[in-house]
Amino acid sequence: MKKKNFLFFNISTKGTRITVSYDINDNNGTITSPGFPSSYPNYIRRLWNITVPSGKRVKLHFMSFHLHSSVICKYDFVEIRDGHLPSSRSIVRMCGHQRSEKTLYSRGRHLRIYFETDAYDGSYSGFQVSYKAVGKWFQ
Ligand SMILES: [Ca+2]
Repeated sequence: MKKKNFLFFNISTKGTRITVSYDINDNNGTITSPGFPSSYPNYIRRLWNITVPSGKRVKLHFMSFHLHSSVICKYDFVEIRDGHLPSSRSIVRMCGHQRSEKTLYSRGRHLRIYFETDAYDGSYSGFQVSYKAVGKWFQ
């Protein structure tokens, strides 16, 4: 019974958090968390759907990444999916501090970046990532 109440609370709270989404069709550019390199806001959801020309794939390169850290990245996190759907395969879920730069690729022409933060304050700079359309077999 307790578990049910908790779930209900969780869903209704999330319902108030609007997802702001961006469709990106450029061949290259940079995405940052809101306010970067100042602290990102609490309690937000942002979605970037990147689409590159057919026959290409998306190269992502994280130049800076510093979020609140938690064991399973459930509070503040970035989730990258290999596709444009919420159900597309998750490539990685990231939180905490990445001390070195990180590069990822989609398999197809779509890649989805989702950023969610919780209601708890922290002072973290967020992230800066560049994207680029590259050939299927080119790095
Ligand atoms: Ca937070």
